[in-house]
Amino acid sequence: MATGFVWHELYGWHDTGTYNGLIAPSATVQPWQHFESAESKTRFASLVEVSGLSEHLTRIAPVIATEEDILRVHTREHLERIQRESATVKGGDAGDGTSPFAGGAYDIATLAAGGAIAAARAVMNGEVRNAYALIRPPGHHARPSTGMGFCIFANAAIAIKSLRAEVGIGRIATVDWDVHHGNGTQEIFYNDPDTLTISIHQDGLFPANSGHLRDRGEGAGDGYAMNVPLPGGSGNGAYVETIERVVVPALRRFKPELIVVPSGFDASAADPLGRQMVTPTGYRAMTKLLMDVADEVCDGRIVMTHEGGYSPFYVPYCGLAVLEEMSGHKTAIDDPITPGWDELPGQECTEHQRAIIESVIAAHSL
Ligand code: 3YP
Ligand code: ZN
Repeated sequence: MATGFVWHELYGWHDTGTYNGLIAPSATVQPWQHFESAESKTRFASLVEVSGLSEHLTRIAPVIATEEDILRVHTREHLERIQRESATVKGGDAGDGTSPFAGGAYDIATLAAGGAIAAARAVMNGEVRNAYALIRPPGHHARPSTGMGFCIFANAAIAIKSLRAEVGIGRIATVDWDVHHGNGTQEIFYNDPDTLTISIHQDGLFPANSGHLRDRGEGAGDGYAMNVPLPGGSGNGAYVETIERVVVPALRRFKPELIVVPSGFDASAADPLGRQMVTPTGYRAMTKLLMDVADEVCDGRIVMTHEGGYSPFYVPYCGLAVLEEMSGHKTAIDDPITPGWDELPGQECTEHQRAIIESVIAAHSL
């Protein structure tokens, strides 16, 4: 069965402006662009096109998330502030002062959340087996009352809640492999035993003081949040071992009806914001493992929602590898960078990385 793909021209128009990476321009270093510029994502979309892979994917049109969809997750104050700032010529900020947006962002942010909804809907109604929503702005840091970390609305969480309202789906698991902690998704479902949130991230990277191994959900949700804070320097070995030894057993035990993957490619070896070493080989292997367990527990239903990833030249190859695996179609594109990086000594899982994986296994009795 087919693999769905969401992309929209407008995602490339979300404008985070002139920046010096993370700080507003000053008269010191020549102004450049915000990390979360369109580049890595538009180039991913371009590679899907020029590789010919798009011919083998089912194009899914995003919908516009309604106020009702947004309000299942966010406060009315947050929604209205974004609407207000978006309606000004100068634009605004998602909430933390480092997540700027130009005027008009509300329309793109609701189309991003709607891209996640459309992808999840297509998977749930059987139109496609799995789907990748290449959406922008990202979502996994957005909290109920504020955006943060370049995220305006919590795309994956909104899709989960909208689909639940639509088709009454029960257990859903999220597997977030973005290099940063998926704090927003975790917080939104922290008390919910029907939503298992798993985040694999670089220990202590962002947000500060978030994504600890000991953070595991609350009340009825106790045990239904899982964090794997891998040390900086982790590569394909540690990531694949995490999926094999933590994620797959957790999914077998939880038996979700749908798996949602907030998918950032900032754990890649080329990322300017992360210090991990994953290559397309690792992303391909992780995708395969998730597809196999999805076949076992939920008829293969996986929806990926795009998050971070800031290498304009490497994100496209990482994304193509995931989409090739999801669709079972290998293109003729030959990634010239990866063979060398796959051979770096740091790709094997080290003892100190394995120790973290084993503490997660112990903490969650996997
Ligand atoms: C937000 C401010 C510093 C790090 C940055 C993280 C954005 C991201 O890729 N989140 O997944
Ligand atoms: Zn990230």
